[in-house]
Amino acid sequence: MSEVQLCAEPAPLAFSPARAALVLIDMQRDFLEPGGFGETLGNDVSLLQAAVEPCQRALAAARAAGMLVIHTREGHRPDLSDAPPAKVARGAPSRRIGDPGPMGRILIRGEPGHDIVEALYPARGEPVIDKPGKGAFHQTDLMQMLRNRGIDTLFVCGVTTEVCVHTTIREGNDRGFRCVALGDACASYFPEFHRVGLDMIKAQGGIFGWVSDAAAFSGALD
Ligand code: C5J
Repeated sequence: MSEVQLCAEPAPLAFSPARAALVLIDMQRDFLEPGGFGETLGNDVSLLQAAVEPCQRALAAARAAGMLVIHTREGHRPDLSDAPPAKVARGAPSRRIGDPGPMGRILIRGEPGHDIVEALYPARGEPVIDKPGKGAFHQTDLMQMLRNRGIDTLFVCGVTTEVCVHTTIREGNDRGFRCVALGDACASYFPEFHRVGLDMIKAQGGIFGWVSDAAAFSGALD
């Protein structure tokens, strides 16, 4: 498929699907389901469900177009050797990172809560990036993967808009990628942060990138 046109803000974007990747950020049980990391911080995790169907739509379109699909998961080694003490000690959660919970140890790799939700489960061959931080480039091999495939455009969705989605888009923008947030396929525990987070990406002529949605993305690939 040669270049296609995407309806986006602040301006339409032409992209080549062969040089683009869909990046699904942290659609994990720990953030979306009761008993996980998100809930331990006092959040209403049901708010994140809004992103699931649009993510499914974007994922189906990317798979059908043969586009690179990358999933990320935030989490830490069981011995917490990669977890900054300042992150583990932060705030007053009901359970801290590494503590036992109903879905296993909170935010620990290999535990049930760390896994991706069933509705968006990675297909065979789709890379899954385990990241210890908020941004998907920090301490991971994402940059190498994208460089190896000649990727220049990232479509980013997942949770949460103003935290891991935003950090990844900022990191990608600084590294020279054209980053597009699929707004309805992102969600936050704070609806206001979601709205303003998307506004921040597309402000000032697209200071961090573009904002579009799952329908426009799948329409462009049709
Ligand atoms: C958070 C994330 N919110 N995936 N992580 O701690 O946005």
